[in-house]
Amino acid sequence: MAVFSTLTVTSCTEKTYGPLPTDDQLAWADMEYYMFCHFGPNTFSGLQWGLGNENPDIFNPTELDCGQWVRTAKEAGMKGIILTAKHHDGFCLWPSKYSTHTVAQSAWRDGKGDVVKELRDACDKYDFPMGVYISPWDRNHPAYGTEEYNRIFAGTIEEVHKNYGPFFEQWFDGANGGADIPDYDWPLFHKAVYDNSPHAVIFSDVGPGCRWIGNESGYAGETNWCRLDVEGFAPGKQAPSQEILNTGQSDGAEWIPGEVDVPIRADWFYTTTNESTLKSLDELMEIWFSSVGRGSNLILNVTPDQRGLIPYADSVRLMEFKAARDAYFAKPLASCTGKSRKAVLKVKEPSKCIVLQEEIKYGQKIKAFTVEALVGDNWQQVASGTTVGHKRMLQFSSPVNASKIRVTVTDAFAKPMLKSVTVY
Ligand code: FUL
Repeated sequence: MAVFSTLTVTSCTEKTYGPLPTDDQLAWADMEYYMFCHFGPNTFSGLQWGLGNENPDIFNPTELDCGQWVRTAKEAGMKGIILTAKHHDGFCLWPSKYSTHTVAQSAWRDGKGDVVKELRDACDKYDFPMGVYISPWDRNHPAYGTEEYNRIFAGTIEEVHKNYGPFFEQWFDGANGGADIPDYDWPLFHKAVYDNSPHAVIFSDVGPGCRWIGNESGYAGETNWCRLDVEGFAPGKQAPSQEILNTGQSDGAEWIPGEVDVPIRADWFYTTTNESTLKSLDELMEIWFSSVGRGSNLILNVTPDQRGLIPYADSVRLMEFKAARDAYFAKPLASCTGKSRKAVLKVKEPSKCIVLQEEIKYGQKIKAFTVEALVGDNWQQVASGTTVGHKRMLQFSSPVNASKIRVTVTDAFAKPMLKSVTVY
């Protein structure tokens, strides 16, 4: 029996709705999947949040090869790589003039090593986009918590972006160990980024380029708006609730899409004992459908080990994950582009999944849609959803044996635009 919801969209003709993504945010959404690399003194101490008083000499990778990281990320189907240039312990993976707790103070390569440069060179060699994580929280810097630190931190950002940029993304972590967050000068920090990496998308709890998805388990909300209200909010303790970050806000004033950050092991940094926590292929596939499949980007953390190499087991798992996605999406059964509120596709074989994309350059408009299958002479609803955004993947609960599949947008803020619909 046919199931129809009331169509509330037929009279809407406006081409755009609400805040729109910038060209950089659109290009960023197309990247979908990239690598996070947490690397530093924690890799050697076994701590996840270094205290900042670690002897710099503990940082001593024996076989560092950033080319191996980049080749692994590329082979894994990732579209970029983001390095923790400075984590909360304050240790700088480049010889910063703003700190005395850096690779230059370590015995590694007699203080002449520079991980950020090495990754930059590898990214250039393999033509691979690079981004950086620079932690505002700094457990080492003597000026942390003073007004002076704002200028020091802005200088640090500028130094990294000027010498090793431009970057596709700047990651600002909201963590600060529960203590009161000092009065950070965010406009000054953002200026230091944009002056040197004009196309960078800035990540934080509140953007402005993209937002934290509210958890580190790998899932965006099933309803996931790219809009968020940030007036009066800030990264960290003053962030919007994790529930709001998970779903965005249908009426939010700014275009700030979600990014799902999740580690491939239980921890962000390598430890000698956490290999057993490597996520299974099934878990990674589930994360794929709950992140990219819900209109978010996925930044999957991989932990270079004490040699400075991505461990074998992690690398194998990444390749298995790539192969599983390739196999799953190997055979589109039918597809169409540029539809408004209804798309009908003829199919000849049983299908397992449908992938929708909304034309988000005009804003995010779709609020609800149904997927129906023509089985014999009957239309049966096989799936339904709320938001679409950059991409929405829906797996059918069992294979659908139908001659046609149709998607109907049943509710939208303005005239909807389905960029593509593909059945697998
Ligand atoms: C968190 C940090 O505290 C973790 O150490 C890690 O860097 C993760 C990506 O973000 O907030």
